Amino acid sequence: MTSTQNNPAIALTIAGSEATGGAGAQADLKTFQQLGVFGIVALSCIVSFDPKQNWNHRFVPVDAQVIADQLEAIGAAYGPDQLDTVKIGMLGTPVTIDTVAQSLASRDWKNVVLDPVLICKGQEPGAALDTDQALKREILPKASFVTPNHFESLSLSGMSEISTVEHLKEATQRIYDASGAVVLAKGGVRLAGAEAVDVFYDGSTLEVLRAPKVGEVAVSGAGCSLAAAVTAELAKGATPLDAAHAAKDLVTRAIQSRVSSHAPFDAVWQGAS
Ligand code: PXL
Repeated sequence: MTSTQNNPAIALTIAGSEATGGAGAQADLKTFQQLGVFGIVALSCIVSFDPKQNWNHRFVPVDAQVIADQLEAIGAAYGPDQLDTVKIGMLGTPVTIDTVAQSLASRDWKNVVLDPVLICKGQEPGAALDTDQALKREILPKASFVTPNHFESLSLSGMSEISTVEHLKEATQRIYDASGAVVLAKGGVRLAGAEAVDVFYDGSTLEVLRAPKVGEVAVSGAGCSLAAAVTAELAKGATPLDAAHAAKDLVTRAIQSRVSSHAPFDAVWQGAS
C-alpha cells in the first residue's frame, strides 16, 4: 500500500536497545522524532544494566539472521529514493559487524553516520579489541560521517593522549585522513575547562563547536543523541557542518533537561525543547 500524503524525511538506525531508555536505539528514535524525521530501527543487541551488580552491562547480541531479516524488511519497504540515510550505533560483536556490513553493501547510501561505539561507560577497554578491529575494517570504510568520543578518538587516531583542543583537532584530521569520513569528535567532560568542546573536520573546514558544560559528569545518551541528530539533519538535506551545529544544540538542551532515576547516571531528554 502506498500513501504519499505524508512525506517526512526517513532515517534508519542500526543500534542496540538500552533498557532504561537513556542510550541506544531509544535515544536515536526520540531524537529523530524531535527533529521531525520518521525513524526506523534494526535492533543489533539488547543491553540491560544489572542493578544487583553495580549497574554493569548485561549484553545480548541479536541473532545475525534476525538482524539480516530486519534489514531485509526495511530495505524492501523503503526504496533508496525514500531511505538513503543510516546511523550505526552499538554493534557489539564481530559477527554482528559482518552481518551489518553485508546488508549495507546491498544498496547505495547517501549518508552513513557511524557512532563507533566500542565500549560503554564502566566496561574494560581490552574486552572490545576484536570488535574494535572489525569495526575499523568493515564499517569505517563505509562511513560518510563519524562521531567518536574521547576513547574512540584515541583508538581511531592512534594518538596516545588527547587532553587539549589542539590534540582533538589533530585527532579529527588523522581520523579523516584514515577514513575519508567527515569527523565530529567529542571532547565532552574529558577535556578540562568550562566548555564542552567538539571538533568538526571535513577535509577542508576545521571548526570547534563550543557550549557551556552542564556539570562534569557524562549523561547517558548524549553521544547517541548527537550522532542521531546529525543523521536526522542529513536526512532532511542539511550540510554536514549545519547538521553538526544543530546536533550540538539539541544535545546541549537535552543534557540541560536530563532525567534522573535510581540508576547512577542521568539520561538525556530530547523532548523538552
Ligand atoms: O552510549 C553508548 C551506548 C550505545 N548503545 C547502547 C548502549 C550504550 C551505553 O550504554 O547500551 C545499546
